[in-house]
Amino acid sequence: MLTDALKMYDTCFSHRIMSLSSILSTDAIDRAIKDCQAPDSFNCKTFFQLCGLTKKSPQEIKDVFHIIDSDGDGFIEEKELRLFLQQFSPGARLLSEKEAKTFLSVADNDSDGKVGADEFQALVMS
Ligand SMILES: [Ca+2]
Ligand SMILES: [Ca+2]
Repeated sequence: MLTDALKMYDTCFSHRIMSLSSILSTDAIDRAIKDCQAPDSFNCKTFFQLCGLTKKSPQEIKDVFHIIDSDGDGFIEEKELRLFLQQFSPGARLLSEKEAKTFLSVADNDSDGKVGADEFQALVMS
């Protein structure tokens, strides 16, 4: 019940104007992007640490989730995961299909094929 209420709350506020650079430092974002420039070298845990997200508050992590959920349906799907790096830096590469699938399998605890806000938070904080 509480989860449903929170979900509705999240949806209502998902269209606030936010940007990743207001949450994370550009230097940290650059470092994280550079670290996974080589094809198939992306590791979500390393990335979250390097960009400084693991040190952010639960609300800030939720804000980041909503930015990555670019169509605003409350879930990060595989197609949004492929664009993951570009949300941090427009010039960054796409994640490969394999990287997006690995990312999804690490994050998707309830196996519904997409990443919910709770799953994203659990992944970042773990
Ligand atoms: Ca989505
Ligand atoms: Ca899921």
